[in-house]
Amino acid sequence: MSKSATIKSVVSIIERARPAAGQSRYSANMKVIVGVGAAILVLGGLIIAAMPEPAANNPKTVASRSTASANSAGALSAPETNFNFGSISMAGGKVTHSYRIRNTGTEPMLIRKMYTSCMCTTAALVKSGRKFEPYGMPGHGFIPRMNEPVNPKEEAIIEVVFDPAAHGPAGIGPVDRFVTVENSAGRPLELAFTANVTP
Ligand SMILES: [Cu+2]
Repeated sequence: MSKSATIKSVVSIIERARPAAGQSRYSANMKVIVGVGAAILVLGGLIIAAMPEPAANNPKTVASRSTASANSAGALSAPETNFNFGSISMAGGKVTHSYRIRNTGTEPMLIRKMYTSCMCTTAALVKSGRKFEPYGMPGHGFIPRMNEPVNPKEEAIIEVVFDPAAHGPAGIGPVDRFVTVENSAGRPLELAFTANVTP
């Protein structure tokens, strides 16, 4: 429905409903009718605003969206979301695993924030040869917003470091931890790992 069609139909509703001039309740009725008419106009406007514009009038390009505002056409995914370190010893020191992530969508997206589930684990973003500060667990230091853009098909690495000695002897045994990657494209991505910690 076009805007002019909407207006025409509203006008015809008002005209059909309008009582004969001179009736005592004319002005009260008119107020109600005008009110209803205005509501229909607002509704019609909302419907028109919500309609997608014809593609021909709106040649969307990725370049025009390169500011990477929040959108739903980006998608952050990882081919591997669960890694097993196997048996590792406290004496052996920290272990590292790199997860590949990728924007598999058609629009740029933002990595908003990263944090880990425990203070023994940190996660750092490595993108285009640049390594960002590692992030830890909320509550063990402020977790700032990163708002790092990832273009369609672009890949990055999330480098996770686990310190099996961080909890002392209490940390011996099976562990599972995860890294949460908040992003503008949808649900947070979770990258998990397991390990069996020995002395
Ligand atoms: Cu821990």
